Amino acid sequence: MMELQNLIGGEMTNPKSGAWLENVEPATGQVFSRIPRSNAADVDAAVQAAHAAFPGWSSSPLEERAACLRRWGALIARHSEALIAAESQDNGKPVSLARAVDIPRAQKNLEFFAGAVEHFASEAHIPGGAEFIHYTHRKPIGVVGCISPWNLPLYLFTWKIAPALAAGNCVVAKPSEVTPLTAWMLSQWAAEAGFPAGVFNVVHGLGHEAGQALVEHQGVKAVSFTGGTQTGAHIARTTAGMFKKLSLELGGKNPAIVFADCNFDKAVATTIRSSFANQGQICLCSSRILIEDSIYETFRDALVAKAKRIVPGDPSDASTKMGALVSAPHRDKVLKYIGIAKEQGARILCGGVAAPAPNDRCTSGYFVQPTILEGLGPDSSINQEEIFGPVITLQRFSSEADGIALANDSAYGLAATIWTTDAAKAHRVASQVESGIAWINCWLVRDLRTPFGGVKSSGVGREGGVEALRFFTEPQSVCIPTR
Ligand code: TXE
Repeated sequence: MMELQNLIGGEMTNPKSGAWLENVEPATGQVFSRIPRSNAADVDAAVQAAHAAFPGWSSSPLEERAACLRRWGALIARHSEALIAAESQDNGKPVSLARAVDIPRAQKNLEFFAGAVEHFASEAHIPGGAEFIHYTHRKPIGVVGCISPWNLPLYLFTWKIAPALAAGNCVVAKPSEVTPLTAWMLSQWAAEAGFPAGVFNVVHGLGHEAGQALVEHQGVKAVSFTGGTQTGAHIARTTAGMFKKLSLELGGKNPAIVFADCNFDKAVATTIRSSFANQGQICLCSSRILIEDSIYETFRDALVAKAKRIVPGDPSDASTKMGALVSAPHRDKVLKYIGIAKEQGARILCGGVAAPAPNDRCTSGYFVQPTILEGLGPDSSINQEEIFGPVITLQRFSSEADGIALANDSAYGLAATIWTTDAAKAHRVASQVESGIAWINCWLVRDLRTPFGGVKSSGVGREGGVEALRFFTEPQSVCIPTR
């Protein structure tokens, strides 16, 4: 059985408590590895190691930090086949998705922030007469905590640690206990990439134990978190009196607003992808499909016909497009929501049940049919709460204002998609939708320089490009007279 370890102060270490957690392959339901069940003592050791490394790392030349990140990116490329297989085994996602998205993007995150930090500039303010010069000195914060979820494991892990390290901070990272494998692999190559011992540390374990200890640690000056909204709220409460910098990327209940004048085929094809990619387990997935009255029936029927053709398969099979949900509790949560939808009177247009095992290897795996529901009002819990699985609802609207109101009738505000060929309407709607991201006639198109994050219960703060480098630095205003 594979045994994962923490990376603390440059050493791969076992948990101080001697306790371990089982790690399950979602496609088979079988335990395939075990990971440290770390506690506050492991976290403290990692924070101390990071503090010891901070003076050296924070004063190292930018080029040196960038070179470490680029070498790490090259190591991802060199080991990409192993990483693709590991991500699929650990998460249940199809290897085709890990190959197309997760692993290339993890490499890109490291390379992107290597370049971004070399171009990162701070402001100077020179009033008329130039008697004084004010400039902003952006300093690394110190030791920062990066806590990442299970849906895009290495992708979101690197999205946090890369800007933190590039900006000169030392990191203690805690990957999700549900998908620890690729973060562990990456941690094994940190020294080869050139990071001095203690600059980058990984502590594996449960959220309420290792995660909580990291968030509470007085030596951790900033926390970057991606995960559930309830956990985000808990972290905000925990750190309230501690004056830490906090970045929270949380859940979504994203609307796709489909107008009658859309490019019909493109809207159907992309909505299928935006609804069911990664088994619907992406915070950016569409989950409420809002369709203008006059095309409601034709759009619905086209969507359902396509969804019925998606057959969950063995994630390790190269032809599989939809894999397994990440865990048994998560599969049960998704099925419970479908049960509640039935009780609330939803019509199930397709799916609605666990999917049959694709082969003998996967008889105990966590497969759910792509599910489309209609007939529920906007206030129903199914239209308000994040399900985070292959389940979408359809609702109709009669006017532009009605569509916008429906889209905004949510506690969340992460990503909206807007489907129309009327450019003016597209911009008008985008500006009125309460979301951190609006995709017009497309979905999941990313430029890593753009601000990434949500409004309302979808989070606080922005990641990406300059925003991330700003988050991971503390600005000091310096003023000097010129005479
Ligand atoms: O996430 P958690 P869970 C949503 C989705 C899902 C729900 C719950 O709706 O069903 O959240 O998922 C760590 N202090 N998203 O329970 O618990 C945890 O160990 C510090 C949306 O799996 O939020 C993991 O590393 N850390 C989301 C990370 O937080 C704590 C992606 C996320 O886990 C902690 C995932 C604590 N007290 C789920 N408790 C997205 N925005 O993409 C947990 N953690």
